[in-house]
Amino acid sequence: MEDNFIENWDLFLAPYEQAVEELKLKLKNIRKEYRTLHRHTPIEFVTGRVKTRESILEKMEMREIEPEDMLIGVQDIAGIRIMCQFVEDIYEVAELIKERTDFKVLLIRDYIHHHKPSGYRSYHMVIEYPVQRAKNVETVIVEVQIRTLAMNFWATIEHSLNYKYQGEYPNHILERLERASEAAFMLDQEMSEIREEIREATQFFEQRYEDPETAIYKGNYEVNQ
Ligand code: 0O2
Ligand code: 0O2
Repeated sequence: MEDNFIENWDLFLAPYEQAVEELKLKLKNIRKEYRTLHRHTPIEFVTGRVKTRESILEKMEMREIEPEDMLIGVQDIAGIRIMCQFVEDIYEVAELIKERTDFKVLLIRDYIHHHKPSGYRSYHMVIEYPVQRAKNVETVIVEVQIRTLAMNFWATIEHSLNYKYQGEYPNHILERLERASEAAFMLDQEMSEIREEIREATQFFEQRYEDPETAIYKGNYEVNQ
């Protein structure tokens, strides 16, 4: 596909790079805030990336997106991924994102309640993020994917396999992927059932690390002796 419909790709991608860097910092600070308050943080870790010129062109070619439709057709030029311990955390993060005043949520795709036929589960939010450039504000579209660690594990493996098979999986692999997706879903369910215990244990160990003298009496260490 011709790439000359964008005059200068570095210049075009620069606000997307800035949006990803700023959003990663803001989201990591939410995590820090929760930890400072000794509360369970719904954010485990955050990653982000900007699609390369080649990857944008490839997606446009595969989906037959015309150059004038690029911004509507490729909504994940900038992508943020938020990993959570529990499914409940995903919805807590989604609420935090909806309430923010520094950007606007345009649409939501809940692939947790309605997983994709591939077995893919994740919660996607497409947001409109204003980037302050040297002399103007450029608003860019960013796709935010929120997943549990188990969903991320499955998606990462499936994504790598997809490179090899281009979605044309042999049956035995397809079956394994479906079963693995169900297993990841069940793992999340099991972990949710015991999340209060996990949270208490995490909090206890974090406090003990920070303040070994007093935390022993704050946590349930005594009870478990
Ligand atoms: P820490 O102290 O490791 O928690 P940049 O290099 O500037 O683009 P960044 O954030 O360093 O940005 O890298 P990237 O690749 O966007 O995000 C990677 C972050 O996710 C790193 O955290 C990794 O430690 C963290 N990460 C990746 N995989 C896992 C995982 O399986 N579990 C956990 N808990 N964290 C993971 P930081 O920001 O370097 O901080
Ligand atoms: P990358 O950077 O390689 O991950 P549509 O599929 O038309 O409903 P669209 O526009 O593709 O909608 O958006 P969607 O499906 O909400 O989000 C696309 C991104 O979600 C993908 O980006 C993947 O990151 C992730 N994703 C969606 N489906 C799957 C899946 O079946 N398996 C895995 N592993 N990831 C998935 P890209 O474009 O693939 O880019």
